[in-house]
Amino acid sequence: MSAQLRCGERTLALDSPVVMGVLNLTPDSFSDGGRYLDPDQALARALQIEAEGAALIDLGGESTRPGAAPVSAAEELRRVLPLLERLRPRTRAILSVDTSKPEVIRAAAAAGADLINDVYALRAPGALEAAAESGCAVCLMHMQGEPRTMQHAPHYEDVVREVRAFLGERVTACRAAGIPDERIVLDPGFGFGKTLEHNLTLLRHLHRVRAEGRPVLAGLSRKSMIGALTGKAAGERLHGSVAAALIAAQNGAEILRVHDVAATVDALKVLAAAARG
Ligand code: PT1
Repeated sequence: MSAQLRCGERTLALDSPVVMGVLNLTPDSFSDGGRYLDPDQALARALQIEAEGAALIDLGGESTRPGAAPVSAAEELRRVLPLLERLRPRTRAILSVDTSKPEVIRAAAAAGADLINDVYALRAPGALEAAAESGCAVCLMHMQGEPRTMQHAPHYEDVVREVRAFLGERVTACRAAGIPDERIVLDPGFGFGKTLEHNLTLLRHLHRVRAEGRPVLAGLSRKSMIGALTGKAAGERLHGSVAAALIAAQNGAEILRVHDVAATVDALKVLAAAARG
């Protein structure tokens, strides 16, 4: 059977790669911080992300880029819940919430979220249980360290093996907590405690992250890795980001987390047609 992901009552087909559009509800995101603090503007952007062809929309109330400081659950809820409640009845897209906190997981699920996207891979106390009870799909991401300090001195003996071992352990923890494999997607965590060389090695060997048998999500969009390779500032990384998404898809990623939805959807259409031959 071809790859798919169970999200609540819904099933996301992953026969060909799909796009997850990023909607940051934070004042400090690295590429679009503060732009969608106005509720009407955020709703309009979410509907535009869907119209541009994204299968999923990722709502984020806490920045996790390098150097970012944590926020409280109350603040995260204040940023994410009102939009989620307004958006849910207006879209057929899979709604993802980028969070690590059990309180936010519970409230997001109650408001109709389909997927919990957790850069801590449900390691916070109570997060596994909250996710299991939610019935949502979960994205388990690898990170070395924590956002505030993760880029200080990333170190691995074998980055692909270590990322894969970590994700395997988290899949085991999910199974034990009652989250079935069909609800799990894995993410190597580009830029999360990794040098440029680590990121490139992971991108080159992405199919080995797939070895758990679960679909893979890749987030490369506008990251410093693209800046390092192109010499471009965060706002000028469209072309490099589309290239990276395409390479990730060719190397086995099923879900591409991106800011530039329309451009990436077009690129993936070309790839899918060529792959069908
Ligand atoms: C990601 C991701 C995410 N990235 C998932 N969720 C971010 N599942 C937020 C840089 O190097 O890849 N996968 N949620 C954003 N994080 C970063 C990390 C932003 C690194 C920028 C950089 O510039």
